[in-house]
Order: sequence, then structure tokens, then C-alpha cells
Amino acid sequence: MTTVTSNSINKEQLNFSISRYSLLNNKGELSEELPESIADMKQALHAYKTMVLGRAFDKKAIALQRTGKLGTYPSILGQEAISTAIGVALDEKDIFAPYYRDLTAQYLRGVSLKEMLLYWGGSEQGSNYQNCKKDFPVCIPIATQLSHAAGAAISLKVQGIHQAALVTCGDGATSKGDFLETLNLAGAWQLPLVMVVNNNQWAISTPRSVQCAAQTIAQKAIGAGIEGVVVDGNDYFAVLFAIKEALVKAYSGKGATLIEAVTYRLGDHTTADDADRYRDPKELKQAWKNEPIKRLQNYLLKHNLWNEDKERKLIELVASEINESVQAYLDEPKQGPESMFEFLYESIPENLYDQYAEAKYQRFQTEIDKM
Ligand SMILES: Cc1ncc(C[n+]2csc(CCOP(=O)(O)OP(=O)(O)O)c2C)c(N)n1
Ligand SMILES: [Mg+2]
Repeated sequence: MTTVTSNSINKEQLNFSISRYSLLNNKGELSEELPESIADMKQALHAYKTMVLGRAFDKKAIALQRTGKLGTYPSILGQEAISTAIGVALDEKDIFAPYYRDLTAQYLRGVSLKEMLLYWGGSEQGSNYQNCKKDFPVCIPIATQLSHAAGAAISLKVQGIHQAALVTCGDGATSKGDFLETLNLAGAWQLPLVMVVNNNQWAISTPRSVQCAAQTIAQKAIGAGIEGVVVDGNDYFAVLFAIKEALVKAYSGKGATLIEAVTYRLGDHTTADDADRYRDPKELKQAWKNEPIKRLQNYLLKHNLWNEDKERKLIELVASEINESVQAYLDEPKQGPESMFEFLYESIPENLYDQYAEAKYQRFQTEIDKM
């Protein structure tokens, strides 16, 4: 019997590569001049203000949940650059399929703070956006939004519309079949699709190192024949650049891109979680040094585009905008349990009719008990 060793086989090495983008360091210094596509300083200032608003809203939403005025809420703390860059990069006519950490992207698309509060407060009206009607509602079931977005991209392609669908998901979601199926279809059908992974290092309490053995998540794109890039997710400019490049490619019929934006979840998974039970405090302390808002602020200060006075005024304006939205949300009549049937079906299926009638009856009793 002869033993075949790998040395006796004529091996050809195939090489694949993944690009990694970063531009801005923690001190707010650029490693190179900003590419023209992202050099608009008015836009950068607007993005900064949106990130500050996002962080303040996030804090308020957690306080509302803690005082029984909001349902479970997923913080975007530390991940503001990704969501904001998405909102800035997308064209109005593109289609956005968000997941639950896309607060600032949705805000920039035209979803109001009140609508977001309604959504997290359990009202179906929160998904009935007055603007951006073609965008999808927030997706909570992990990874399902990816196949919805692939469907939207197919429809754009079939209709010959030169726009794109952009979908987001977390690092944990990339282990699901939905992710891999979408990726494969995006490559095989050359879809105008941009997939942005918010790699915040955690899927609830499962760390990224346990989630997947690959060195990067972006390299999953190679298996599907599409481009994969890694980007510093705390670097607003780098994320914006990567997304803009991917969108231009999609608009011109050149297919899909997978963008892995590497960041860190500085908060709990949601208000139903306590990350102190599984996260090393040293790791958290280190991660705070890389957070995205301070980094962009440092850049703006360095270039005399921002100062302490403006910061103070912004904080005041943001607080009053948020407080007004919170009041409008609290003033809205609460929806009863029957609404979950009414908003799910055009007409209630026969097998659910008893449950629907029970919910309606309970609602009626609650109303008359209040009299
Ligand atoms: C289909 C499905 N399975 C399980 C869950 C429960 N779940 C909610 S969030 C989450 C982890 C997701 O982690 P990741 O994709 O990294 O996103 P992140 O929350 O970190 O942004 C899980 C398993 C769910 N919502 N949907
Ligand atoms: Mg995650």
C-alpha cells in the first residue's frame, strides 16, 4: 500500500483577498486625505449631530424602559458610526431593510423618534412610517431581513431600476442559513445588494471568537463570489466610504458587497440583559477608548468645525427634541392586545377567532373598569 502525502500531489495555490478600510484614528487624525466621495464637511457635521442625538435618545429609551414606559429596548451604544454612515450614504430611492440596531440610519431615512418609541413601546403604528414607505420595518427575528432584502434587490434588478437594497445584521446572524443563502443568491444573480454586518463582538453572551472560526466575517463573501471588505466600524469616514463604493457598484449593475464593520457593543444586549455577568470589565474599558463619537468630534475640533459652545447648544437642542417626542409618544392612546391580530391579518383566520374575541373582550372590560 502506498501512502499519498500532500507533497506528492501537484498543488496549485489559489489566492483570495479581503480589503480592510480605516481612515480616522482615536485622536481624530486621518491616515490619508479624505477621498472626494466623502469629503463634504457639511455632511460630516450633520452625521456628528445625528450620532449625538442617537446616543441621547438611546439613554432616554433605556430610562423609559426602566420606568415601565417602554418595552425591551436594544441599545446602539458604541455602534453609532455604522448606522449613521448607512443613513448618510443611502439614496432616498434605495430600499433599507434594518435590524434592531439601526436607530440613526432610520432617523436619517425619515423615521421619526416618536415612531421609534411607538415601535419599542409595542404599537404596530411605529412601523407605519410616514416617510420612507419602501423601507422595511425593524426585523427582530435574526437574519430573516437578509432574504427580504434579497427579494427587494431582485425586484429592482427585474424592473431595471438602478438603485440598491441595503440590509444590516449582527455578527451572530452570519451563522444562520438565511445569511448564507442570501449571500449565495446575491453572487449568483449579481444582485444590487449591500450587506452590512455590525460586528459588535457579541451575540447576546456568545463572543465573536466562539461564533465563527473564520478570521473575518467578510471572507464569507469569497465563497459566494462577491467582494467582501472589513472596515473599522468606529471610523465614520471609513464606513461611509465602504458603503458608498458598494452602492455605486450596485447602481451600475456590478453586483453585491459584504461589508463587515468591526465595532464593540458598549452596552447590554438589550434592557433584558446584564452584560456584567459575562463580559470582562477590562475589555469594556479598552473598547471605550475606540468609541466612534469622540473620534469624529476630535476630527471636527481639530479642523475648527466644532467647539464647546456648539456642543453645549447641540446637547440642549437634542434634549428638547427628544423630550417632545417622548411626550407625543406618551400621549398616544395605548393599543390593546387585539391589535396584534388586526395588524397581522387582512381578515382574522377562523382558528384564531376565539382568541381575537377574547382579546377584544378583555380590552372592553379594561376600558369600562376605568370609568
Ligand atoms: C430567529 C431568532 N433566533 C433567536 C433570536 C434571539 N436573539 C435575539 S438577538 C440574538 C443575538 C444576535 O446577535 P447578533 O447577530 O450578533 O446581533 P447583535 O444583537 O449583537 O447586534 C438572538 C440569538 C431571535 N431574535 N431570532
Ligand atoms: Mg453582535
